[in-house]
Amino acid sequence: MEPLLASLQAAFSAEHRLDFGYPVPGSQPSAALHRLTWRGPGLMGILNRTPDSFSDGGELASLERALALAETMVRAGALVLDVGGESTRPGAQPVPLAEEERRVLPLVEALAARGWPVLISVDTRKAPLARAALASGAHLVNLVGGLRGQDMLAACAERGAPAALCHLIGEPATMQRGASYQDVLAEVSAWLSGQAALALRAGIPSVLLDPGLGFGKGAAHNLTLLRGLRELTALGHPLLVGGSRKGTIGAIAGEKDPKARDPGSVALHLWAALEGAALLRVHAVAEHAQALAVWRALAFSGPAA
Ligand code: HH2
Repeated sequence: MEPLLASLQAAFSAEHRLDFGYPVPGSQPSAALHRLTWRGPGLMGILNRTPDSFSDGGELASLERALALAETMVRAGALVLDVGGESTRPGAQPVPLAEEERRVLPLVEALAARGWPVLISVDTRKAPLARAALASGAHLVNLVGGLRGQDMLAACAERGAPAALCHLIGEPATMQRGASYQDVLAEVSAWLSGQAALALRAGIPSVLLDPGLGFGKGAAHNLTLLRGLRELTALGHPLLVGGSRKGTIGAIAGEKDPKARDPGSVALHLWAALEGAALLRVHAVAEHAQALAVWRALAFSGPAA
């Protein structure tokens, strides 16, 4: 068989799993936990309630618009919706807790009340917000920069919430200044495996690992990480990849407008899918779902002729 076809079949039949301390949509009881399994790459739709995110800032200021976009993502087959209230773009300044709560919690509550068959994730670096979001119906915590302190570890572990551990050294405000690595893939891999061990030791039931594209990394670093994703999937946890509309695509394609970078985002994420990513964090859920459906059909029999 063609090596590419064999890789595609392997990637789209691979089973991924996350364990939770409580039932979530689609989970099954498993020992003392609740296990969600899925095959092939799933999609995490981005819902940024920020005025300043790099590609969609200000678009979801109204709760109604945020819910309408969430519904289109669910209809398009998103596995997870990722709600954020603080931009982590290069140069972004921290947002006070009360303001981040005001942006995030009403949307988490409204999504939970809908009862849609989708996981709700909260993208935050603040433990009190993680706690409040989990109490309001969020199912997992997306941690850019990882578990920075005891407080965040406890917030996830006490509740039994999985954590997405995303590589970032330093702070968004300064991360692009002189980002340098001896061996970016080895350093990211070692950081992720250390973070996973820390989380599991503290009682967090399961983790996703994310190389953190664009976080203190230039285009060459990001391409090296993407070429080496198999080294990261080999760490034994589901891999999350988020390249949507990021600067590397702009640098490669000469596209200054982040909103015009969805074609490049689809190409980047199809590569990540082929290399075994379990979850792809994207703005354009329907476009990615369509691309993945075509690859799934190519991998297997496809629709009847
Ligand atoms: N990227 C962004 C934010 N959160 N989380 C994970 N796990 N992985 C990522 O790559 C990632 C993330 C940045 O993208 P976006 O949310 O579109 O922009 P902003 O940070 O400006 O809100």
